[in-house]
Amino acid sequence: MKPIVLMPTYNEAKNIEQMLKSVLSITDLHILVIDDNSPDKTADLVKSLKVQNVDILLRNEKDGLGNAYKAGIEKILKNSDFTHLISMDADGSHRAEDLQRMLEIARQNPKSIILGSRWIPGGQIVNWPKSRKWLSMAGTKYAKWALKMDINDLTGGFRIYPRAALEKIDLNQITSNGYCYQIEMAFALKHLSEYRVIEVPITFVERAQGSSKMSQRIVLEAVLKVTWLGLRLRLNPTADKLHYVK
Ligand SMILES: Nc1nc2c(ncn2[C@@H]2O[C@H](COP(=O)(O)OP(=O)(O)OP(=O)(O)O)[C@@H](O)[C@H]2O)c(=O)[nH]1
Ligand SMILES: [Mg+2]
Repeated sequence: MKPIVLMPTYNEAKNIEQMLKSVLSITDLHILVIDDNSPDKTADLVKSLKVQNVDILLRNEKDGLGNAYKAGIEKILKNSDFTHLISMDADGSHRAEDLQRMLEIARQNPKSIILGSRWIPGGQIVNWPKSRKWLSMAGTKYAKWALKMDINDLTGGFRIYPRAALEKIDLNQITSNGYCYQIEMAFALKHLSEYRVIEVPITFVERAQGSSKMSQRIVLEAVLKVTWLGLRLRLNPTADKLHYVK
């Protein structure tokens, strides 16, 4: 296994150093920070740290989480031979300890997509108000029903994808850009029958520093997109495979 962590950042200067340190404490990991020209100079800070195994993909302006991830995935698939691509937030919510367990499970299950899950036994959320927990749980339940997917945490973005699975997906067809990007990726990958999803319980910790990029627009995008995908699934059940799989 030769894994790389894709870590999108927008104004994460207060978090990135600690985040990089904790992830690099796991041996053999590389990190690609995908920064949208953060005004707080996150990218300059990363450069100044001069840490081995860390690269930066610098983009011109804030362009959304989905577009940042897609640009990172395209770069890795085109220019390198990493075997697994890991998606991970830079705000401290996703923990290196959990990544270590997820990597072990990925090692034992080569034809699997590993998904960090907050909503299965053993999973938990630290420091979220009840309202946020409710919104996240309700969102996942709705998406699970609408998209007929047996996954308990669809919006979480802590995942390990085998390279070969991503190579089979047409990334241009994934058009969601907020956290709905995570739902749409899981939905697209469901159409690869040779891969299965394994959910691993994680502890998700609310960010202590910096501010959330979650907005009403991002929530609205998720509701509309999931509803649209669910309708398409019911009206034309075979269309999605043709749509997402190359
Ligand atoms: N490059 C890039 N990164 C982004 C963008 N939006 C969010 N991110 C990063 O994506 C990760 C998740 O974003 P958050 O703001 O934590 O959003 P969230 O996790 O859905 O919301 P909270 O739980 O409230 O923090 C963080 O590392 C952000 O810095 C973006 O437009 N461009
Ligand atoms: Mg966050």
